Amino acid sequence: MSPRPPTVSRRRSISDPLAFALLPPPNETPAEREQRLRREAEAKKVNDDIDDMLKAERAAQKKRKEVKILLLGQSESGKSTTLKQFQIIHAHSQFQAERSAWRAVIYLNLVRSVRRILDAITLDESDEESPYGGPRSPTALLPATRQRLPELATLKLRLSPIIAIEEQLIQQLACSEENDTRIMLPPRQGSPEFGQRGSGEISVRTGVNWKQAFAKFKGKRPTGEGNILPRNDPNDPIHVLHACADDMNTLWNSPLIKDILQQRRIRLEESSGFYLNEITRITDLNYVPSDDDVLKARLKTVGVVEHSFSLDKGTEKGVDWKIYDVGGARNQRQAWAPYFEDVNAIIFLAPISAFDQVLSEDPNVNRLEDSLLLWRNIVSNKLLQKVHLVLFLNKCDLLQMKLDNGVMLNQHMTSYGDRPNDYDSVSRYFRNKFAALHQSFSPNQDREAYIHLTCVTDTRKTSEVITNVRDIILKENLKDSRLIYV
Ligand SMILES: Nc1nc2c(ncn2[C@@H]2O[C@H](COP(=O)(O)OP(=O)(O)O)[C@@H](O)[C@H]2O)c(=O)[nH]1
Ligand SMILES: [Mg+2]
Repeated sequence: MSPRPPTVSRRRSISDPLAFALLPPPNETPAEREQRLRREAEAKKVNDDIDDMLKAERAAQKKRKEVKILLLGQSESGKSTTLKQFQIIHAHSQFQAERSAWRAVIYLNLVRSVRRILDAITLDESDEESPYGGPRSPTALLPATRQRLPELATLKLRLSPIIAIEEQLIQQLACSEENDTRIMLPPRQGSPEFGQRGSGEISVRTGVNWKQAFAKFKGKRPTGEGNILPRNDPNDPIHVLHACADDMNTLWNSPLIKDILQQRRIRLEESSGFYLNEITRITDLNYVPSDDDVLKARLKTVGVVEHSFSLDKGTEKGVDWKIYDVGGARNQRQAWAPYFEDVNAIIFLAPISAFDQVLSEDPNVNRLEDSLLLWRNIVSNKLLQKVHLVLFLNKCDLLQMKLDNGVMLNQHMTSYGDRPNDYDSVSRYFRNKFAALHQSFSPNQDREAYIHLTCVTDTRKTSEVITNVRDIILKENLKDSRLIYV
């Protein structure tokens, strides 16, 4: 049934000249009316088609200007640190504003190192003699060292408030109003993981605002940047840390402690969130974290976190970058796949200094073997065959330190044979090994994997690498979008 032109509307529309011009003639015959309605329906269809086309074009434009990057790699490979470097370059004011929250994480990292030492000077069953004679474990203390432990008793007692501070900082997180916040506590004495000295760490389910939780401590400083803790708040952990600073220094610099850590095979200098060489600075009552401190801070990522940056300069103007940082532990990796579908590039991090370490979630797996296997899975994945790959062979500074200290690669990787154990040879070997995996297993023979030797805690060097990576991704993306849209 076709609608009749309503007289009321005709009268109302007279004030609108266009509506008036479009009105049907008053003496229109039924045939003319049918013809007119058909013409109008056709015109509307053409109009709708144009609208749809414009909409699709706009969506395509938007898509073209969005670059999605996924950061992948095993736990502690440097993913979150790389993200912080992107923030330093592209969202510096946000990075500045978050300093106060990182101060609490830095305290937690420092306190955790102290606790690892206190654990190491505590005897446990690994120090017991085996029923067949000799020590039970390769990390047991030598009898002469065990006899000297009472020398450390007073120091240990004086440092007990540090343990309370750890609890306080964790509690502070747990008090977050975001009930989604999940905190994983480090293992306590008697827990199954406790025997693995130094294993377990504090983590927060990101995506919830843990920074807000930490910022509960914060107050406004009368002058200067950012929010920092009010120095006159007696509950601020800085007061206990400040009071314990000398004892912490004595502990860390004690030759007996150095011996104990060596016998326990604990290398704190190489561990994440290491601040023991900077106790005095960090426990100063007016301490504000530097960029480097924030980069070194370690908080384990759980879940997937999205960060967006808008680039407003030069050719990159108007390009939105979305970077996804993920949890790298084995039980977190199944969360990666949904992000594979529309990602443009992957930055894969492999910490090559870890050739003599094992995964904290599975002490039977060598860290480097795990990285190689993971890389092989990523490069051979068909869903990812069009995705640009950038590989960061990371923690090169620690690799150099380790090799300089005489740690031999061929003792952990027999395939290295009798090649020289210096940084250049070892890093070249790793580069070739990762490149060969890509060459052999990539389903896309035209794809190139861009490989960089990195130390992502070094801002100057990393900013060069990031600029380079950005240019490559933009160039490759432009190529792709021309192929698709022109
Ligand atoms: N020395 C050194 N430490 C690094 C490097 N990259 C990351 N780290 C540290 O290693 C720890 C783990 O890094 P993080 O980015 O949290 O790893 P993620 O688990 O992959 O997100 C942090 O304490 C970082 O400061 C590096 O190149 N050199
Ligand atoms: Mg992380």
